[in-house]
Amino acid sequence: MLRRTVQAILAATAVSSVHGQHAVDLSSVSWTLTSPNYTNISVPAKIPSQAHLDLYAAGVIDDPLYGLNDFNLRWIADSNWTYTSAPITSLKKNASSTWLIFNGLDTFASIDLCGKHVASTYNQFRQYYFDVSEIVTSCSDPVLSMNFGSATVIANATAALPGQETWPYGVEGLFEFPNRQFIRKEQNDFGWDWGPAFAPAGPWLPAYVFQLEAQNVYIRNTLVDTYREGQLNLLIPDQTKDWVLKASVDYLGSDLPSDASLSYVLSDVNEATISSGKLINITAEDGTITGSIIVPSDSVKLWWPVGMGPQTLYNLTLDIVVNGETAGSVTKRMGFRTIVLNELPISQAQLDQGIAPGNNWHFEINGHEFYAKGSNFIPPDPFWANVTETRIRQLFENVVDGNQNMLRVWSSGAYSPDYMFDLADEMGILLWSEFEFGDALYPVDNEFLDNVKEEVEYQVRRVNHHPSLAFWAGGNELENLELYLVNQSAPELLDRYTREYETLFLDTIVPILFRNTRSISYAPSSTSNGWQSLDFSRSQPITERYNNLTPGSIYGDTDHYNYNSTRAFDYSTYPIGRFANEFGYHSMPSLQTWQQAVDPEDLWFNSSVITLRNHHYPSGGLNTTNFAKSSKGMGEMTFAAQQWYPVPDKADSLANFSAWCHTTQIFQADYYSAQIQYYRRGSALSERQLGSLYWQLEDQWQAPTWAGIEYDGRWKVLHYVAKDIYQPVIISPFFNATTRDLEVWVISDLWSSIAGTVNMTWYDWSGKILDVNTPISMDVNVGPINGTNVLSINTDKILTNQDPADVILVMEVSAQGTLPNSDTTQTFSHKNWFHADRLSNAKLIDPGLELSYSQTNSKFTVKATTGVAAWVWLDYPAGAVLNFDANAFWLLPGEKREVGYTVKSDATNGSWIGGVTVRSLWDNTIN
Ligand code: BMA
Repeated sequence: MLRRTVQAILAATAVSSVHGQHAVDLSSVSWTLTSPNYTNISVPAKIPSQAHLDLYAAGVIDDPLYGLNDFNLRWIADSNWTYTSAPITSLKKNASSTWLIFNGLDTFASIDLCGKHVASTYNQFRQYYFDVSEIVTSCSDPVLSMNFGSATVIANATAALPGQETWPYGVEGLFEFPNRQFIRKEQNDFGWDWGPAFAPAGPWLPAYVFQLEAQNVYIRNTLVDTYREGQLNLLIPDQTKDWVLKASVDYLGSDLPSDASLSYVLSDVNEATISSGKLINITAEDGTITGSIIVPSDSVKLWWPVGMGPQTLYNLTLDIVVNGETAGSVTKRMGFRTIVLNELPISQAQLDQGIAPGNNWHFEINGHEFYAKGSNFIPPDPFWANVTETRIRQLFENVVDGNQNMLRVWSSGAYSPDYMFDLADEMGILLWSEFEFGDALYPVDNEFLDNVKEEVEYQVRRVNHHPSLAFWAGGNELENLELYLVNQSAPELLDRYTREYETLFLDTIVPILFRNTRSISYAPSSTSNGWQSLDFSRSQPITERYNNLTPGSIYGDTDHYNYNSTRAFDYSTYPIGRFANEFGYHSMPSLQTWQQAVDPEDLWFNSSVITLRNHHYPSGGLNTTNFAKSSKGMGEMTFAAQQWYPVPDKADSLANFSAWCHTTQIFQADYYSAQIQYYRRGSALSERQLGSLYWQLEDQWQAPTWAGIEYDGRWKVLHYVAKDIYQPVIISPFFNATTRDLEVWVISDLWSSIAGTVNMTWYDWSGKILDVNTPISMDVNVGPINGTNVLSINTDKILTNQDPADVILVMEVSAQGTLPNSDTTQTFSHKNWFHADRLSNAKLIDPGLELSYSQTNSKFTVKATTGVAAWVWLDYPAGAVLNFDANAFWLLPGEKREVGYTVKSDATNGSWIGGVTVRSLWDNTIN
């Protein structure tokens, strides 16, 4: 009977449980939001939520993302907010114990239950749980309240404490609200260069009351670690070894007796049991029971990232068994794979292959090196409580559609929710994860470190079972930027701050991480020169290399930002490294996106509202008239568009604004594409470059940023171009504008050799084939994850009778090969375009684009009729979100391209189809 009651509650609340537990999901209770600072405000509220969202839902404030509300709503951040429940009538008085469990409180909450103070919290990223058994037993008014203190006020008060840590001038990255480094709250809540600063407060993740009978426990967190026998973090595992499966369950309730056991069932997704029984080597202490088992290597299939093999998953059910009864049970979906960041010294065998000395810096999946293709993920909304599984699913579909296999989940947001990892597990997206620190140095007093320790322990254990978890990094740009800034500003203090950096990011984090997981690699800083040595006799084995560099040797990963766009296509300005984990340039979102966020009269390029929504460069404080720095960012986009492309010049001001926004996107895409091709070619050069993750995947509001996907999911030019250039096999031109040397390469990231043909044809802009003396057709072979140079010429020498402004080279490759872990031979083809002069000089002619739509096959057809069409762009009206199968491509006259699409959302009832338009660069200056 009791079991049925519990199950009914759980069915309604989606919490897993066993016999003898009584659960109240606090989202099922009514809530009211009030503020001690604004006694006239009292509105209905929700859990999970954040105060801005409840105020918006109640009509107290406008859409926080509209106009300049980023500035206007700072009063919310600077106030305290109280969430008060209606009486929780379903609480039982006779439970053996009662627990409050909060999976996330943002951030400083004073919690009361039944009029009694329970506890205070001070870390957004910790799970908090409190034994409230006594309070509940004598409770007459079962009301729960959470009074959230203002994070902005508390950060300032913490900074002002006597003896508080300070840093040299300019080291602490300051966007809008100051002092974020003192508190454990999402760092970009205080502002960033691609987002607003709302510093929200509230119960941002689910919360529960659990009531237990004496024999039961509540499982609050579970670690599952699978690794090859003998495997150590950061070292290459032996793929012939069996798997060690370690499970460790954190529970609430009475201490387990010494004969408690952990039984397990490992089953495939069809529920066929692979293995079951009891874990061995059981230890139980401090609310945690741990055991392990060996899983024979041949009894399970490997999990692979997308494009490299299947995403095989298993379910692991763990039962805590006491006296033959199940006291608690949990199921985790997991997979078997090894993923290692190889930073080992370049071996003799590698040197013999022509790889430059130094150290490796690349990932290996199941013993195979691979080329990581992807981008950097930022929090997809300023309010996490707004983010849904559906939104992340759509975003991840775009990632897979975009031929990306890895995301770096950037580290000054929040730890990824479970559903995000689940989706990544299913879709084969590797998530490079990070602890939430960035662009600042942090305090190292005991209180701060103890707080971080709890956060690290909880988060590492929570997500480790996901095969998509690829890596942990300590934080964003700590060595290459923060310690560098110390050295610039106060070199005499570099030793001190380096020691403090190591205290937090090595001595504090690493022992916790490596004690919990043997399967995941770690680097203290997202961009660095890697480790210099490892000593596993210490609980913290890593010694960082810093600047102990040998000339001619290559180390570490790179980032690259150069806002001098005159040099955007100058390869000598790009870094030579083993892996590019960040690079980028900002662009405007589309007109359709701007229309969601600003008034019609503000829809022009440098309007005040648009300029002030550009947070590159950030104001560095709370002033709301940051025109000087914002204008600099606007100017960078303008200047880049002007020097490389025909300058938009349309009589209609809205059309002109739209063309300008679009042209900044073309520059962004062009620049990223050049870098991605350069990094990919590095797989064939001595740097043996094996990864390219651009900055940034997606937007969290409507503003000029580095994103490739706008806030509502609309693709910018960048996401289409990255999709094209992240295909397994590409053909790429590399042009040196000074020497006029042109090379063409075929690059493949497949794991076996490919063989095929290359065709190259010179045209003028009218589409006439030119008589240029270069090879036209040739065979090509490319080795595994490698590249082949198929053409080296000097355009001045070759194009003797031609005006470079009227010359185009069309390159095509078609090759036979197989995807990793596949026996099926398939054809990989790619086409690319080289123009011998910049497009702003090019002798563009009207390509006579024609567009049609076929209802029979739901495809658009675009055709160029009179000239070469550069950067053909299919545009669609507001109200729908979709992506075309391809966009931003080129067409020769007479050539047509059929383009399908995938709809993500549609409020137009399909009428968007009639509103699709097509344009190319030619249209920039045409009315
Ligand atoms: C890098 C990132 C972010 C930043 C981006 C654009 O520095 O790590 O901190 O938003 O570039 O400036």
